[in-house]
Amino acid sequence: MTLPPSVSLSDSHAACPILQILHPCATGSVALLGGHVLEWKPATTGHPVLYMSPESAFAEGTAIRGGIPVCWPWFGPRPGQPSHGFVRTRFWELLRASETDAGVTLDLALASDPGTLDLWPHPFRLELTVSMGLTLEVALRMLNLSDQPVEITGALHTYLCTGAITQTFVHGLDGASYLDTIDGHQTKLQKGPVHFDQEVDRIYQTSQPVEVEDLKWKRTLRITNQGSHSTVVWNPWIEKSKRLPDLPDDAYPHFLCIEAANAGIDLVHLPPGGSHTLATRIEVR
Ligand code: TA6
Repeated sequence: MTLPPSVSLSDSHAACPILQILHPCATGSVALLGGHVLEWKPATTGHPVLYMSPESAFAEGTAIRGGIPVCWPWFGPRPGQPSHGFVRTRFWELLRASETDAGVTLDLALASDPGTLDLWPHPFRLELTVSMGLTLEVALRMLNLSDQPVEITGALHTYLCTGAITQTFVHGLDGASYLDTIDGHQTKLQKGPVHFDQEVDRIYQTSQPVEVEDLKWKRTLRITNQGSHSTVVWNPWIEKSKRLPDLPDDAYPHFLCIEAANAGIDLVHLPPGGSHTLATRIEVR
C-alpha cells in the first residue's frame, strides 16, 4: 500500500508495526497491534495529549499501556477471559491511509477468525477510523455478522497526559450518577468537578462532553463522545499503580483516563447484521 507523505511505517518495536504521522498539524503514531492510537500532539500545544507508559510492552497478546486501547466486545474483567476483551491484543489490518492539509486519516479493520470465535462465538467485523490533525477523532464501527443478536460493552480507553493530577479537574459531570467501582459499585451522584486525591475508577452514566482542566500546563482538553451513554474516569493512584507491571510507580500524577464507553447499564444490543459506532473527539484549548 502506498502511504501518503506524512505517514511512514516504523520498526521501532520490531514485532509491532507502527504508523508514524508527521504532519504540519500534528504528530502521532498508531500501532497495528490493537488498532491502537499511541501518540498525538497537535501543533497548537507544547505537550503530548495522549499518555504512553515507557514500560508498555508491544507484543502480540499483550495490551499496550497508554494511548487509546480499544476495549471490545466487553468492558472490564471477565472470568477466564482477557480484561477489556481481546481485540486490543490482536493485529489489525491497515485498509487506507490518506491526508489533506488538515491532517491524516487512517482506516483499520479487524474481523473474527477461529481464534476469536474460540473466545467469543460470534462472527464480527470492526473498522476503526482515526482522523489526526489539530483535533483527534477516533471512531469504532462494529458489525454483527452472526445470525444471532449480540450484547456488547466496550470503550475507547483514552489515556490523557496532565501536568499534575492534583491540579487537574474534570468538568461536565456535575449532577451525573456514576458507578463507583472501587466502592462496591455503589451508585453515587457527582457534585462539582471531579478531582483526584485517591484512586478514581468510575462509570458515569452520561453522554455529555467533558473538559479536563490542567492548571499546571494551563490547557484544557475537551472530549466529546458519540454512540456512548457512559464515560469512564480512571486514575490508579499509588497502590494500583504498583500492581500494574507495565506502568511506572511514579506515573499516576501525569495521566488520567477519560473513556468513551458502552459500560455499566449502557449496553449495545446488535441484531443480526446490525452495527453501532462508538466515537471520541479530543480538542485542545
Ligand atoms: O477503565 C478503568 C479500568 O477498568 C480500571 O479498572 C483498570 O483496570 C483499567 O481499566 C486498566 O485496565 P487494563 O486491563 O488495561 O489494565
